[in-house]
Amino acid sequence: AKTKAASAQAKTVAAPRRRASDDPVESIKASILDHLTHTFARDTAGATPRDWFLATAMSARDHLTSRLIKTQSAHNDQNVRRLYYLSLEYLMGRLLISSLQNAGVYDHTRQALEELGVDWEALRASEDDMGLGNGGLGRLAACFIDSLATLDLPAIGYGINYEFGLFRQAFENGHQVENPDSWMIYGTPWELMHPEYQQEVQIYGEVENVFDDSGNYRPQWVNTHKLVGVPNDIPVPGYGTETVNILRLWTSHATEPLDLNAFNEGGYVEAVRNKATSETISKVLYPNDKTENGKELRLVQQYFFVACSLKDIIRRHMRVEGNGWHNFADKVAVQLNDTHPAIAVAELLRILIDEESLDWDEAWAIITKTFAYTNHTLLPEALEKWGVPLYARVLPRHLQLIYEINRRHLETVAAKWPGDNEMLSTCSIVEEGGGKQLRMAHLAVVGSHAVNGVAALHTELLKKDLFPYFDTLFPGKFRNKTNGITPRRWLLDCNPALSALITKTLGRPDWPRNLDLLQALGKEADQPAFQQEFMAIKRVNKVALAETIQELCGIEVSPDALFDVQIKRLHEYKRQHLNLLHIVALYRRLLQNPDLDMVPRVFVFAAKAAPGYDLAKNIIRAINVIGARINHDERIQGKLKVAFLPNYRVTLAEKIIPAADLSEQISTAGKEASGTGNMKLALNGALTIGTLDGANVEIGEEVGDDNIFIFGMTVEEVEAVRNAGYRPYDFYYADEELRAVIDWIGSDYFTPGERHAFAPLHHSLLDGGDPYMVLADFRSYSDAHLAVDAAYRDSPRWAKMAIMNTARVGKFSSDRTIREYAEDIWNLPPVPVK
Ligand code: B1N
Repeated sequence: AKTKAASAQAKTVAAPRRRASDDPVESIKASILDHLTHTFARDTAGATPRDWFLATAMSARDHLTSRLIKTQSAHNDQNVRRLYYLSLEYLMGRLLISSLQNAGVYDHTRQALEELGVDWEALRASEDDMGLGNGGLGRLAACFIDSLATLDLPAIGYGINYEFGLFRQAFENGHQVENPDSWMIYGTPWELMHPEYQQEVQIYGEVENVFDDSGNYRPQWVNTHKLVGVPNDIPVPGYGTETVNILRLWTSHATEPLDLNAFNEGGYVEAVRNKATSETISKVLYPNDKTENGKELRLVQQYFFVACSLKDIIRRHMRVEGNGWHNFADKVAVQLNDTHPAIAVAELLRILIDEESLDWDEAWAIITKTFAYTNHTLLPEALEKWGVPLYARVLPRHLQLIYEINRRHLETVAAKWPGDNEMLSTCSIVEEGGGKQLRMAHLAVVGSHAVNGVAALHTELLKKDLFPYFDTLFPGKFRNKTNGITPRRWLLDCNPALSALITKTLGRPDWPRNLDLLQALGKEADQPAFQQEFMAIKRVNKVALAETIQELCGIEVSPDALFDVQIKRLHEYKRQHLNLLHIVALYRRLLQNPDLDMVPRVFVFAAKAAPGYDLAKNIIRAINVIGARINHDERIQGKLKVAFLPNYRVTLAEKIIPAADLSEQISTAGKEASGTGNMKLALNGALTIGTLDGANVEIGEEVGDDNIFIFGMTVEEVEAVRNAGYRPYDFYYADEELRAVIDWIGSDYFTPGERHAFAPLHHSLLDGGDPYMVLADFRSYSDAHLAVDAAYRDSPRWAKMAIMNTARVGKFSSDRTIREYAEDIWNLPPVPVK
């Protein structure tokens, strides 16, 4: 399957480039045709949209590869300090438009294709999403590498080249069904395979104590299983700059094509199976956002990619420095994206001590100067823990080292709080009782010089609730780095009409590199002419989304309705079921009074549930089934529509976000670490209805109280209600409408002939104790929606609010976030490439 792309690579390197034409459009045409013919062996008559996509992608890649080489040699020649971003997920989406935009050839390429008579929409639709992530965390990594390149920061992202990304979602009778996402089955044009940089790493085995040459007793990791990681590089071009960084994704292979011993004994199939087992490691992304439950393969994935990446980092350093451990931490900064790569702390220690014979203090100093760790969640079920027996089997030497790290760490704890055994067990990396477990967050905190949360509120809670004693133990280690999003993909690329209006209004095209410039739009917010232009663009985007809804869901919706969207992973704490209760309440109000004067609404959902998360799947089914009932009920005269778009992914987000009027950010306060969809929607002129949670708090500060709809309990109120003993039935009995709505959902009204279809949902709200306090926030949420309705009727007011959102969210550019990381954590200066 990869031969196409592979032969293309050979050609890119070997063939002399075609004669440069003076006319950029002509030269792009020639390049596309050249690739069509010589790389893909197609003629123009027989070429499919996908052939055209591949040829165009190769042409775009040609623009990037020479800049990539220039960038890498600039970094190497100057022996610069580099940032290495370690992440198990990168949710890249499609790469064609962003590559063309960032390479500065988008307009010329569009024109070239038009002159060639190629259907652009069909061409771009034939690119599969690169969906190597679950949600916000993986998409954040993708936005960050875009900003790193745009800011000319020398950086490499490391991860896994999953053969299967996040599953494809379909609905059958309202149920979610999962299908494999074979995104690279026919090859991908963006990856450059580099077998010459493959790395061999080991795993499993056991630890033996042996005497070394100088007669010292030394532990040795032996009888290990060997693996090979082969890097596939994706070029990462900055916008408006020459820098092209790389994203290096590892593919796992067996060390030998076949196990020759097994082969000789006639065990051919066994031999091939062993090879297949090694190749399983990079097969599939785990589809769990938040919970990981001790799966061996997941641990192997983590170690495999960390070990390959560290070896690659060390190789790059030593190529220049010889035996240069003395300045390793001056040249290398490693950021751990959550605890998923936290084993890197123990792996670097193992290399320094076992292989390089450094003493402990020297080694530990290098480690704590090198690593920094980002925490992305406070949810207890998401905090990574690994059973000691599993670790002992998979990484026996690392387990020993972690125990020794912990022994020394607990000495400092004991020195700080003498005689306090409680404190020792609270701060320990090893959790005792009920089967020993390793707390990866504690390992990451101890092994890093900086730990950051991803929004101001989240960082405060991190210090106060998750790591209270660590903040005392390591003063200054905890920092905030509020998340951001790249304005290239999330405005310039996905909303070209609004982007053109912004460029025209500001009189300059460079706002995607300096999002604070959008402030100036605020001056236009009261101008009727500008309001009309702004809202006309929103309407065109809504018409386009309405077509997509028709296509994907078979539902007809009016672009004049208010488009109310909630798009994110399906999770109890995100409270899609609070949204559903409100929809059912509106439906009930309309049935009681068909002439009820309300702004017609289209509720748009998109969300995947982890395949093993039954309650989340039940909520999806409930939204689908109840939505279908509402959509077909003529009594309500089309005032309510519910569209659940299947297979949410980056490409679908790019379609929905520019068309949204209202952005639902309704998690229980204290539960959403940041959120980043909230930023994308606000930037595209959607108003937020939200709780004081995550980055909503900071969005509210930026746009102002008049331009956001805040409702519900604060973190302090949630805590107080919980401490007083939260009883959902109190709210159920006190609110007649709420009670009726819950009873209705619990009945078989929406699923005739099928009883208790939504029993899991119904149970979670009442007898299950409503852990995310949906009932407690319902009335305030419903009232906030009345305020939304009133604001939307007043079109000039709404337009002004929408414009103010776009104008005032410049803070949430990931360029700002990355600049803060570079200055405050990485100490990383930019390196312009000439
Ligand atoms: O990370 C995003 C935040 O904006 C979101 O609020 C946060 O929920 C998200 C285990 C996670 N936290 N934890 C994960 C993902 C995969 C996995 O296997 C946990 N994702 C988040 C970016 O900061």
